Amino acid sequence: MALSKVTDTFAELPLSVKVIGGTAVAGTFFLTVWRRLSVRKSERKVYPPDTIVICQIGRGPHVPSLSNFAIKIETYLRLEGIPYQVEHNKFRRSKKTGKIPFIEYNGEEVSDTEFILEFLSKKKRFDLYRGLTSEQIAVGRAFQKMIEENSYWCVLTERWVHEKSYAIQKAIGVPRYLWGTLQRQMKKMVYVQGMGRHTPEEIRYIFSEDLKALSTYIGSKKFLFGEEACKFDCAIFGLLANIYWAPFDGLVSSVIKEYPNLCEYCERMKEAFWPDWEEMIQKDCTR
Ligand SMILES: N[C@@H](CCC(=O)N[C@@H](CS)C(=O)NCC(=O)O)C(=O)O
Repeated sequence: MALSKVTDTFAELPLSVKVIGGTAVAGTFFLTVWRRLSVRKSERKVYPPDTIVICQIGRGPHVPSLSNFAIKIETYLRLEGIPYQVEHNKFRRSKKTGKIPFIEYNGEEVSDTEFILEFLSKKKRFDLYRGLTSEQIAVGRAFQKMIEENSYWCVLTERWVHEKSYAIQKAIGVPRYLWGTLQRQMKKMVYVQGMGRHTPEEIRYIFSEDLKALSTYIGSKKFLFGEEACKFDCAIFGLLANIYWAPFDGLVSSVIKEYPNLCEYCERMKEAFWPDWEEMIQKDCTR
């Protein structure tokens, strides 16, 4: 009885609604199957004890990762001189948060770059804030959060929702039949977060204000707090590297060109921590 009511209601729906609904259901189904397959493929590798394995989407193009959070973690481990392995998988996500990057360490999974760094600082005994004053830690956190919780959403909205959105999916290697479904998911996400309710011009303005603040603070310094790079530089570099080297012709990303000191900052971070940059931006790089 109840089932026939459902089928009757479905039959009465306009054709356009049926088509959109059908596409959404099919897209979600394929996405789920594809992600499951991706997980199985990458679960085969076994690493020696105490290996830090960073799980993230593949390398390149233009930057070692199109995820600023992955660049942040790798840059920080390079700054500390701590070896790590990278496992590339387009859509394998953390079991706990559903996000990337995450790490595996002796079978334990840790998700979220901040929790990852805190976890590793205990395991590998390093001080995340070495040489920084309490005031610098406070300022650094404010800039990091501006970049990760505000500027990031500007770039995400531009890359995934605005008209150039398919370029990023192509670059990552998402199959074409999933582009629409993924874009719809992203659209919902940025709408709920809030950035998705603004026009591209408004987002560009919001983003410009962030970069203006950062550019003013860095001024002619080499890094955020002077001669030595710190954890906060790694978080900032993750996003700036993405807009500087992988702007996808975006209106928002192009803002960095207005700030020469931020462009020089990117070059300096790259030179200091990514001597193997050319190899790391190749799509087929397995390291
Ligand atoms: N706060 C997290 C943010 C990680 C994050 O947002 N990662 C993005 C990729 S850059 C992600 O997993 N997005 C997929 C999603 O949200 O479903 C961290 O620091 O690790």
